[in-house]
Amino acid sequence: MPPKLTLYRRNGSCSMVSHILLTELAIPFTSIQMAPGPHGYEAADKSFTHAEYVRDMHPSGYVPALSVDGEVITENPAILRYIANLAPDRKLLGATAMQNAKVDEWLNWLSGSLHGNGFGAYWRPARFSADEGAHISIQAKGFQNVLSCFDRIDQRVDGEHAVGEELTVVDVYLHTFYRWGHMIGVDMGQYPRYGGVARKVEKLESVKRIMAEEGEKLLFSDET
Ligand SMILES: N[C@@H](CCC(=O)N[C@@H](CS)C(=O)NCC(=O)O)C(=O)O
Repeated sequence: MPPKLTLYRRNGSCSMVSHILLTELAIPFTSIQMAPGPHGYEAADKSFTHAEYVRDMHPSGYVPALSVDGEVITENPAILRYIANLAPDRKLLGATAMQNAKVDEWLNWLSGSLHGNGFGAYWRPARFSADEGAHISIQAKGFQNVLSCFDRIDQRVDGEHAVGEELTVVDVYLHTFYRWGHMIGVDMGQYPRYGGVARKVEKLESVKRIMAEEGEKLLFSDET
């Protein structure tokens, strides 16, 4: 029996990566759409509150969360790894032990340094200080962190893939941050090799479909 999967997600957010991967791998799942409420994310259809979500699903109240036969996984790297392991033939965690380690290295760094210290500080300065007077400088530092991570990504990728010569979960994760870069006004043309990876990811039918479903414009629509 395949596991019963439920993905808690929000359009346009980092949960899009899991949404894309489940779709790419044709894995059946139930999608629960979340929306911002007065205290944090809650069910978009109001079927549960933020407090219930924190109690039952995600201790921080964030997306994504993936329920697997009733047991909950949180944190993007863990969820992406779990999904990739449902289709081992696709080798989305790399094809060798070294590639597998490199995939983990990327996932941890992207989650902590780029997502957490970059976009997290820029969009959610209250995570870093309760002092509202400090928020502008935290956001400025978050923005700088994003730029320095983008520089490092551009140096490390080959214009097609982050690890090895085939698609891995890292490429799909990178695509979301590339999209967010545009969103916060970064000139992404400065990162042509990174752009090559995002462009390649966006050629996948699953990516086009989920971007449309989540109301996101394609980044490379002129070429597809
Ligand atoms: N470390 C977490 C971060 C998840 C995260 O920050 N998710 C954002 C959406 S992209 C969120 O839920 N933000 C809601 C909030 O900050 O209240 C992970 O990798 O899963």
